[in-house]
Amino acid sequence: MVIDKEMFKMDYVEKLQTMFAEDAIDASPLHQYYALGALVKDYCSKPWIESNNEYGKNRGKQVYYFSMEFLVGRLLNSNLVNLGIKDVCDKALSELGISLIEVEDIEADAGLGNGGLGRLAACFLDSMASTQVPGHGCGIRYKYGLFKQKIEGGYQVEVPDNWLKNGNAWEIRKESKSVEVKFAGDVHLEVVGGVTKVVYENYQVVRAVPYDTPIKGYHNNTVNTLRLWSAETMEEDFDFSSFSQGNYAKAGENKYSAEAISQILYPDDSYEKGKLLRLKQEYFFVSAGLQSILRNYKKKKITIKEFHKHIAVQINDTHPAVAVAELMRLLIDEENLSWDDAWYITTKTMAYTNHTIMAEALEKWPVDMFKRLLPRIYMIVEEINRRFCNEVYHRYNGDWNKVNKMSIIYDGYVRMAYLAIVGGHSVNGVAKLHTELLKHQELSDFYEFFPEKFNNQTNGITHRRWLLNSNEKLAKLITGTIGNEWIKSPNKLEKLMGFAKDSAFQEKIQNIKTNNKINFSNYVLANYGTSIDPSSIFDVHVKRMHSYKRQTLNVLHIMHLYNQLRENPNFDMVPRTFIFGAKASPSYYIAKQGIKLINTLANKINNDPIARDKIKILFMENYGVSLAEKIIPCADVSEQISTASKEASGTGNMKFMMNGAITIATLDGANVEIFDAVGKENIILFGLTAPQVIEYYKNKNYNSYDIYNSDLRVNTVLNHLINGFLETPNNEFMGLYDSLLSHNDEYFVLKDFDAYVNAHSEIDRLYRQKSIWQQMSIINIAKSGIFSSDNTIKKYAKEIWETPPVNIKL
Ligand code: 26Q
Repeated sequence: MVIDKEMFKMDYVEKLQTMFAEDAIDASPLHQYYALGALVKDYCSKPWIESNNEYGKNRGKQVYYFSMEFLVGRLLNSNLVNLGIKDVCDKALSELGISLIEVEDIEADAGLGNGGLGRLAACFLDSMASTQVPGHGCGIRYKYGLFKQKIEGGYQVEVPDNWLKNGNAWEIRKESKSVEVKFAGDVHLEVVGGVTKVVYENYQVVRAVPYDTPIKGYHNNTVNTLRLWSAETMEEDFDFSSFSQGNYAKAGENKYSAEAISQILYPDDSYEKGKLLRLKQEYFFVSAGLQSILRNYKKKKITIKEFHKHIAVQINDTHPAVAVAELMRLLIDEENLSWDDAWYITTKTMAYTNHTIMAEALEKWPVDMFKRLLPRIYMIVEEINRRFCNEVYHRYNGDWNKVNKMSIIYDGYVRMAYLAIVGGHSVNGVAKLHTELLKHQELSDFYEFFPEKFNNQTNGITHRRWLLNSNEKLAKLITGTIGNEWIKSPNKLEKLMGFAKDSAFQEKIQNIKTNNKINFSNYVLANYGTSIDPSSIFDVHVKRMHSYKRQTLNVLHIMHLYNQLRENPNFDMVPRTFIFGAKASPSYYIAKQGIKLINTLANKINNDPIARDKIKILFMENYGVSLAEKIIPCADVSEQISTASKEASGTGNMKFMMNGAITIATLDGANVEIFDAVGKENIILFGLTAPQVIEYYKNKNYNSYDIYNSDLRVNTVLNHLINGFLETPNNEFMGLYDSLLSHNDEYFVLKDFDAYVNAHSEIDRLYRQKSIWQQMSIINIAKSGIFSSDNTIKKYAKEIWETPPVNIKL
């Protein structure tokens, strides 16, 4: 795009005038932001139309990424960069007396996700557009994103995230593309003239209205679409008779129940099962998405029997798995295909990504609820299951045990993962280890039955957001050193290997890190009133709060360090700042205790003269995408310490290494592949391996009391949780304490404690050797290119979707 500064200034001033009747000088920051957003969206519109035209006439294939979550964060900066007009914009604005950085800060994060799975979807959008894959997102336009976290008295308090309060600069409401989604009612089959027809009556209709956001590729003309559906009432559903009788509450009932569907994002809360509204949400966006895909497809005038040659649907975890049955319904009931034809097309279209190995997190729905809400869909699921069970029965010579184990409907529940596996042609895990565990543990029956469906797609991150845009100084240094090819071809970062031992380069890397840490410290002081020392080691643990992610292990280690300092104030350690950021699910009691514990300990240690120059603890409130972009470039140490076998992949681990942090890790998820990439010299590993953990579970021969009784360090820190040492009521951390002892430490925190302490000593030792540390850091950056989601997307496109790149010409 060729826009020079003067043109940009003219366009921008005009935008402010037409939108708000204001001059640049008088415009409020909010108006400055919205005008800029509108202008940037304008610049996207031509290539957007062109992309849609090309995809419309193109006889090739498009992919739709179906996801309940898109954790996009902010878009202004990344759109400016991808359009190639960031510098022009920066200069133009500053000549108008406006600071781009300040304007960027106005944008609310689109926090439509819980964590990794939602952020992965957002990284994939950026990479699909940037690698010219015709791929779009399909999801829900939640009125409220994941709650905002406030910390009060050390406790998490949840506040609604009203992210649309001031509007959304990027979306376009496409009223005319609305579709109807039907719920509940009665279904029966009728034979008319020898043909069986489905009769569906007395249903409730909800209107699904799409809001489209352009997804601009980096320095190309591709603009894909993120289509998020909003639930509205059908006009005719408004109860006018109640209204005219003055019964306004009753008149609005339908409206509220329909609109509730896209009101709020559910927190990742595997403990609360069977929420009707959640199932409504799932079916709502899946049905709307598939209907709109089908409508577009039919415009192309290609036979419906070739649908799967032109459309791929990726199901992001089981949340959209009902898509299997919905596509069957559309093909059979609306397009009049036979069951067999519909099944062929559906299985060739659908592909499923699994993001978890925790059995309790696999979604299942009570049959009663499912049947009542989605009667026609349930009928189809039953038929899918009948045919599938039949096959299993015959393959295993009438082994009912096998049939029960694999049945989609079992014990009063619909098992969504099984529906997705049976109804698609591909099942993938998100890291090598994870895929192996799926194949040989959790889903081994299905792997045995459909070995050809299983494949691995290791996660990735967009190196544009997570390096180019969020760590500008490092990006500049890299470009100055190896050229700018890495931005389009991230594997080229490998060229930095040639500079790993170069002391001048090492110093530059170190200066950038220090600079980032200073800026961040100033930000923390200004916004949180806490002073942290930029010359200390920044040791960062940011992710959702979860027992298996073991924030507790980190805390127990800090308590142990503190005890060593109390015993010997001259205890020799490089000063450390332990930085945490984590939201806990509102009903996850132990996770919330973890947050309170970190804050309690922070309060004690940060105010204790014995320790405060050596240890600082900072809990960053409301961890999310924008905060991650600030923190990650400052990290020296990246904490990736989940119980081996539990973290499917992790993606934060990749972001940190890309910014030169050294990882302290268990051999879990993608840590294994990071280890393979950087080698044992450049990562600090510790702890049980996945096979060891699995052995312990199987043999039930771990007893956490043994460690409590034999390791004085463990004994002391655990006692400190409950004996008043933390100056809180004695039962404050009883739940946590019990989970580690009387509930036998399900996640092996105590078992890994000793190894973790040693790993941290090793970090302390290495950090003192400046040159070695910088060399490790450079090697991590150099090897991080393989974890760009550009690579991940290319692999999905080749192995699952069969979608070659489409070049968009203007
Ligand atoms: C389920 C039912 C009801 C309500 C909510 C949910 C729900 C919502 C979100 C369940 C799970 C999630 C999110 C899971 C998630 O983020 N998983 C992470 O996915 C990443 C991307 O693949 C991996 O890197 C992480 O290892 C994995 O934990």
